[in-house]
Amino acid sequence: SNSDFGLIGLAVMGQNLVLNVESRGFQVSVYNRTASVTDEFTAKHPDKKIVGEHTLEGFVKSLASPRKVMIMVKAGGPVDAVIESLIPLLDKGDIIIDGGNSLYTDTERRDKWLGDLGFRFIGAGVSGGEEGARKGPSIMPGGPASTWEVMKPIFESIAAVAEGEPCVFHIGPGGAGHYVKMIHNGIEYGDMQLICEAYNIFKAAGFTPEELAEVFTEWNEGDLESYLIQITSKIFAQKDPETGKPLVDLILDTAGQKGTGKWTLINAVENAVVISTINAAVEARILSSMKDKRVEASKVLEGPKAEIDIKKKKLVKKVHDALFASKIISYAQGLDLIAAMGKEKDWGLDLGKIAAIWRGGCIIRARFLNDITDAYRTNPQLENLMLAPFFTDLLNEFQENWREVISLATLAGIPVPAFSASLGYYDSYRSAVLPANLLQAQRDFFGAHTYERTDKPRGEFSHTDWPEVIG
Ligand code: NBP
Repeated sequence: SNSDFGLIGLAVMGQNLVLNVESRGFQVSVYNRTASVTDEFTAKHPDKKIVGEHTLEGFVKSLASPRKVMIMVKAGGPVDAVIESLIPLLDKGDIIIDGGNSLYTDTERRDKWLGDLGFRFIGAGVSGGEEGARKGPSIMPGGPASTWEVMKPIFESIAAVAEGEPCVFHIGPGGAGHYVKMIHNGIEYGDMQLICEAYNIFKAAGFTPEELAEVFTEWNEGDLESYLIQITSKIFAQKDPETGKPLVDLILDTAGQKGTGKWTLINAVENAVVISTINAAVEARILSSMKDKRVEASKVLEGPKAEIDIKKKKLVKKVHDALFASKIISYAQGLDLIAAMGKEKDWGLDLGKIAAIWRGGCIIRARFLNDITDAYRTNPQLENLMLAPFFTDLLNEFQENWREVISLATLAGIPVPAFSASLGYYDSYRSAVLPANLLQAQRDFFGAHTYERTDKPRGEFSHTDWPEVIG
């Protein structure tokens, strides 16, 4: 019984995390429901300090006390099933970590359930996919601070490092870690959709995948530098080995959407926070999945020819600005939601630190997260990212090109739902006056809901006897 760490669930993420933990000098015990997977894994790594166990009993016995057991199985029922079977085998004070993409409300339930039984529980979001898990992910752990202290040495040693800081810190109690991971995934949806809209505009202007590989390579050397821009440049350069054609042209244009995007939207509505960019991104995936309906509609519903006639070099700069501005909005919204939920739950969240651990390891890692980190470190009470001077200046600089790109796309009939949702938010947020005066009049008209007046103090409500409508 001397392994420092135990991991259950040897699929992609589990295997790579085990190799990562082991490479930092820890002995790791592993267990997988299907035992052959365990055998294949240990056989592949005979020289490593990895102990493969075929039974949960043997697995638990192989761990040093207090035991540290990380569960890396499919989110939902499987996590509960694994916990149920662990409970009779563990001692009080042992630590269970759920590293999957669990819904934060499930994490809160498990936190209470296991806490009441005397166990210690950490719900940790892990981002970075296969490569991140192996070389250094961004980790978002939630749970009791005292439990985090025990796990800190292992987590800090396996996490990515950005600007000399490990991409992990104690996010907050209970479900805070999985919550922040959920919003991270929502932001990831937004980033991906914005890049896809830029691509669609370039396509209409006649850019070939080869040319786009160049544009994205160049962008990745500038202020848009990020993992997603980088992999997009590689995607455009990729040829299909069979046909020699650009692979991207051969991939069917339908995407699915799993839990985290949808959960983010539901949570935003519940908190009355606008996340219109992420919303548009989730809906764009839904629309993309309706391939047959779209093909039918394309035959009857008319629009202009999808052509954009503008010098390529000029367009690259304009789309850069539109993409960057929209990206700022998306992060402003996502962080706004995190702030609202943190307040609601009294989680004591530190937005600067959260932005800081997204700088490495995870899918949304990007150069501009340094600037977001700085903005919150300078002003922890920042009301909205758009209002940090650095980002205000950028938005003021980009807004003209941003509008032009959306106009060009709209006139060419090219859908840019996330670009326009972002601009709609920007223009609404900066509007001292919105047309909700009319809305209030309508509400008072049909429902006597009353309204406040511009010429009377706030909080004083008026009602009008509106004319009767007949028929
Ligand atoms: P999967 O999500 O595909 O889960 C497969 C693992 O779950 C296998 O080890 C499987 O065992 C085990 N499992 C299942 Br399914 N039901 C079980 C049960 N009732 N009891 C015990 N074990 C059970 O693996 P993954 O892609 O490595 O992801 C793991 C977690 O990490 C997920 O929550 C995922 O959302 C999250 N995540 C994934 C990525 C990624 O890039 N893949 C990135 C970030 C986070 P078996 O071998 O016996 O079937």
